[in-house]
Amino acid sequence: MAEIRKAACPLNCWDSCGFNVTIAEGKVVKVEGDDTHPITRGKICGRGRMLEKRTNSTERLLHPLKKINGEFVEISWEQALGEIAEKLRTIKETVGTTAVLHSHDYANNGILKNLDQRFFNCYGGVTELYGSLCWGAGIEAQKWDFGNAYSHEPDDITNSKNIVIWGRNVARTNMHLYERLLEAKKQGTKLYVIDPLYNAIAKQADEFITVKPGMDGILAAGIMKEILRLGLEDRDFIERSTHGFTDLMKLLDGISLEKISEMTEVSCEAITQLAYVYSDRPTATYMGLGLQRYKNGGNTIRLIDALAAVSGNIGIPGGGANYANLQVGQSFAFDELTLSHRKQENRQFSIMKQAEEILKAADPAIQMIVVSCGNPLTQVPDTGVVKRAFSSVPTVVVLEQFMTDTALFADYVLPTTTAFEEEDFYYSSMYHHYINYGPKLITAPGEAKSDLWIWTQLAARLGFGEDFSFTRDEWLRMTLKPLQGAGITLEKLKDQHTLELPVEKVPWCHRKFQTPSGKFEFTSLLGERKGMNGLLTLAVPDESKWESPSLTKIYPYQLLTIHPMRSNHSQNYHLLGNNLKLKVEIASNIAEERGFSNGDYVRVWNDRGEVKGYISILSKAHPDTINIDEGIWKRFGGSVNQLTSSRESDNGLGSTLYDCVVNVEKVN
Ligand SMILES: Nc1nc2c(c(=O)[nH]1)N[C@H]1C(S)=C(S)[C@@H](COP(=O)(O)OP(=O)(O)OC[C@H]3O[C@@H](n4cnc5c(=O)[nH]c(N)nc54)[C@H](O)[C@@H]3O)O[C@H]1N2
Ligand SMILES: Nc1nc2c(c(=O)[nH]1)N[C@H]1C(S)=C(S)[C@@H](COP(=O)(O)OP(=O)(O)OC[C@H]3O[C@@H](n4cnc5c(=O)[nH]c(N)nc54)[C@H](O)[C@@H]3O)O[C@H]1N2
Ligand code: SF4
Ligand SMILES: [Mo]
Repeated sequence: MAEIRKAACPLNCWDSCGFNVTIAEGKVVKVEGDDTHPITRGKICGRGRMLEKRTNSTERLLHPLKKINGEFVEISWEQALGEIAEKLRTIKETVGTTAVLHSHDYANNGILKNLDQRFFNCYGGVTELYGSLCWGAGIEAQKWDFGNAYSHEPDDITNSKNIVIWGRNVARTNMHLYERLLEAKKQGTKLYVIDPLYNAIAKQADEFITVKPGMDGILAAGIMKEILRLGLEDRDFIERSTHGFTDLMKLLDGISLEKISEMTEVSCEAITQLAYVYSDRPTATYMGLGLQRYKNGGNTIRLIDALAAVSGNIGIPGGGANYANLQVGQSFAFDELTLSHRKQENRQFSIMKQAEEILKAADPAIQMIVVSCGNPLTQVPDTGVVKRAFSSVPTVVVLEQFMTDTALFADYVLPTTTAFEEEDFYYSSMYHHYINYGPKLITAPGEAKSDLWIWTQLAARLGFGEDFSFTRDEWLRMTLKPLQGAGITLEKLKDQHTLELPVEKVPWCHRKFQTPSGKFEFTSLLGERKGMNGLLTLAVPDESKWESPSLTKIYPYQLLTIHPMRSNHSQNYHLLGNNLKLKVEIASNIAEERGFSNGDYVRVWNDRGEVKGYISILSKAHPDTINIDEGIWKRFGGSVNQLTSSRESDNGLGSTLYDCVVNVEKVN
């Protein structure tokens, strides 16, 4: 008999949806939305629904595998764990624990997925990754400006007079914001979208402003310049609650509106119009993560923050410079869970440059890579170098559900469970502040085991089993300890399935900022303390005609590599059927100039690599812009990261995945 149980979406996504999962005869047969969830209200996306297919797929990894003479053979858990533990012990005794690299990302939003860190800390401390391919530049930028990266609660949108969606592909990536935007529009709220691509939310906009990729910071500077020229700024906020305004004025005085218009490829009239929009308070800004994956990404977010501040939209209902909501993740007892004080040694590689660092590493060289919740062979920039790096390391261990491009490079593949096969709770620090309970609904197929089981088994073999001798309930209770005072307990979470965290719903409403000056900082003291330039600048992308004129002569087009519609990164391509064709989306001026038609087979290349696929012409994309969705497996055409650069953003913590120029030509 079929049964419907409440559960949660585990995927790395803005929305963190509540699920109703139908189970029959010990199998998940359907995944739908939980209509009692206060934010996601019964609606989920195709990626969520496809978790049924993911769980039941015949391609699931069912047994531990070891590569012998280039072929994978099934081995027992006993053998796999024994051999891996033995290698870890030898590494620790001979060259030191930092000869192990833990390569990971955040493929699963379960709180207990963070126990990988506890394992490596108790082992003695390994080489860890810092920074983020995803949102790193912008998070650091908001720490410089506000002291933290906080968003308004989703329902606050009803207080906005105007909403600016700045580089967030909401219809595709953040569907419950999309829903709320349509509702707000019906009530008369005006919607503005700034993006180089005419995406589905752009189609709903009262005004769509197309911008040259990577030039949003300069556009924000132009809007501020106009606000100040027209005397529309919030003087009270600027005088009482900010630091460094004279530096900002000096910056804005150094460039003309005409020059800004020329550089951003946005008309002066549109810039002036946006100045009026921002001063017609409250105006909310919802930034996406696309616009900060550039060399100048941190500065871009900082200039947009500055615009929200100058126009008086900080700390007021209906306003906000909404980028991420770290209040969510900061609610849990991470230190107790991960035991970071237990590491004795430590080395850090930038997540962007992990491959180059592996190839360079000495004292000690990398002897083993352990990959969990990540697929670096498709997701990390400059795939050619990533391949070389992973091939150069004696032992690669990958914890996976499927034989991904990364798993193919492994010496040991350890089969892991999907979310419905283990208990956890799920949260996202991107959008809303509710956590969802995910019970274990079914047993895992074959010999697949949870990551937690794998860490526990390895810990026992390495002599720190006690650090892992907790039940699931005990682990979950441990993470929720700081929330007890707010009445949030595991029992209540299990009973109600979704609980609201006690966060500030309109951040910064008290105008007390977490910066060194306690004010909003146009000039960042934190940036200066870190030895960087704390001033705002008019920086442009690295691979642009201003910074690299000779490069852009050879490679005249800007390549975006946005998130796919039907897959969370690389996670679903193998479930989409066999007729997948790699799509090269191009602005219409490129088609006209180069004589391309829809369906033409082309090669897109630069000095780092090439990708082949089929032309699809975007009639309204910004001129000279190309897009290839990220996440594509080798067997479906290959990752676009063969073309992207591993450079870091200005503040060192973000990627430059979209700061990339290419050329394109027809092939037979
Ligand atoms: N369907 C789907 N949804 C997802 C994901 C997925 O893989 N698939 N991934 C999830 C994750 S991990 C993340 S980080 C989020 C990301 O969510 P988003 O930030 O919405 O997605 P991105 O694809 O990173 O970038 C989105 C937008 O940025 C625009 N953009 C690119 N460059 C610029 C620029 O220079 N200026 C401006 N103004 N816009 C620019 C692109 O045209 C695109 O419309 O999505 C989450 N949701
Ligand atoms: N060119 C380009 N590259 C990008 C981006 C882009 O926009 N353009 N976006 C970047 C962004 S925003 C992000 S967040 C990253 C995402 O990068 P990743 O997190 O590496 O990408 P995913 O495809 O989600 O892959 C994660 C892998 O984890 C596995 N997995 C899922 N659940 C579990 C689990 O519970 N345990 C274990 N052990 N494994 C699990 C999945 O099967 C999958 O193969 O990619 C980045 N890379
Ligand atoms: S992927 Fe995102 S939108 Fe889709 S079901 Fe999961 S949390 Fe919801
Ligand atoms: Mo991401």
